Amino acid sequence: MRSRTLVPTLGAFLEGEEAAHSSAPPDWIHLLTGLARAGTRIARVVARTGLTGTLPRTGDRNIHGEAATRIDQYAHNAVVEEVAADEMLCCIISEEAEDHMSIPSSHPDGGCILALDPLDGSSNLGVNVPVGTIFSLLPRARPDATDCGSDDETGCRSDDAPGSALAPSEILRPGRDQIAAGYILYGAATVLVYTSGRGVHGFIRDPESGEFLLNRRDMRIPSPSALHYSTNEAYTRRWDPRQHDLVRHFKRPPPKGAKGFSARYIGSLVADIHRTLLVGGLFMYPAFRGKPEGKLRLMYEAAPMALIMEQAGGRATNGTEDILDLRPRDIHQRTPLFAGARELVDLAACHLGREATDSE
Ligand code: P6P
Repeated sequence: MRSRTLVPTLGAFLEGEEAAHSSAPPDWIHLLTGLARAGTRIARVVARTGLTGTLPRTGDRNIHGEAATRIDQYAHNAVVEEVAADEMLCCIISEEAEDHMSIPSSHPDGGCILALDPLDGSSNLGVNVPVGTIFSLLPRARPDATDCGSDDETGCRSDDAPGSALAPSEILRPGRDQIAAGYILYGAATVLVYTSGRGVHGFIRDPESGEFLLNRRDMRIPSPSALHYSTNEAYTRRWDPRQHDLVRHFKRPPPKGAKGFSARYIGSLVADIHRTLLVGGLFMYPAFRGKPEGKLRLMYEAAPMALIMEQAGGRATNGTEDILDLRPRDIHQRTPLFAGARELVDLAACHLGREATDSE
C-alpha cells in the first residue's frame, strides 16, 4: 500500500510547487483551496442524492429555462460561501445566475473573476452518473494591460481601480487570458484537476482524511491516443454533412491488423472530458439544426476544459477555431466543442473546415 504520508496534499502542493513555479498571482491558490472545500461539501450531498435516486426539484426553472434542482443551487451557494470572502475575487459568473455578481475586492491587482458551472450534468444524478463542478479564473487586469489612462483601443478603462464595478469588456475575456481552470469530478472517487498554465495536476480525495492527495502530476493526453470518438449520435439527422462525414470516417473498417475506433459517450461533460484527458480520444458537442451554437457554455464549460486540454498536450476548438481565442459576446454564450488528442481535433478541423457541398 503506497504510504499516504509521502503523497503531497493539495495544500502542500499549492504552497510548495505551485507557489514556486506558477505564473499565476500567488494568492490565487487560496481560491483553489476554497473551491476544494466547496467540492468536499458538494460531494457529500451528491452521494446522498445518488443514494436516494431522486433529484430534489425546486419547481422553478433556472435562467436557461432548465428545470432547476435544489442540488444545483446548493452547489452554487456552497462555492459562493467558500470563496466570496477571498479578497482575490472581484466577480463571479455562474450558470445558476443570470448576471455576473460583482464583489468589492481590495486586491492591488483588482482581483480575479471566477466563471463557474456549479454542478454540470446534475440531471444525470438520478441514475448515479458522475457529475462535476467546472471553474475558470480570469484576471481583472489584462495580462497585456498598458497604462490605463482612458478607455482606449486596448479596452482599458480609467476606472480599473480595485473595488469599482467591472465593465463588460473586463468580464467577456477570451479563454487565453485565464489564470487557472479546472474541475472537480464527483464519481466513484472525488477528483480535482486543475492547471495554472504550468501543466495539469490531478488530486484524489481521501475519504478517511478528507484531504485531496496528488495522484497525477503533469498529466498528458497519451500519444498515440485511444481511438475513441465521443458524441451524442441521436442528433445525426440534424448534423452538418461535414460532421456526418467525420463520424463516418471513424466508423470505417480499420486497415488490416490495425485497431478501429470505439464510441464512448457518458453525457456528462466533466466525466467525458476526464476520460479523454486520461486515455485520449475526441469529445464532440457540435452545432446542429436547432442548436446553431451547440449546447455547451463558452466561459464556464468550454474555455476551462480547453485550457486543460492544451496544457495536457491536446487541443480544443469550436470545430475550426481554438476555443481559447474566442471572445465571448455574453457570459452565457454557447459554443460547439471539439476537445481531446491534438491529432484527432486537427482531423475534425480538416473535415469541418472544408467547403460544404450539397452532395455530401
Ligand atoms: P446531450 C449535461 O446536461 C450537459 O450539460 C453536459 O454535461 C453534457 O456534455 C451535455 O449536456 C449532454 O447533452 O444533448 O447529449 O444530452
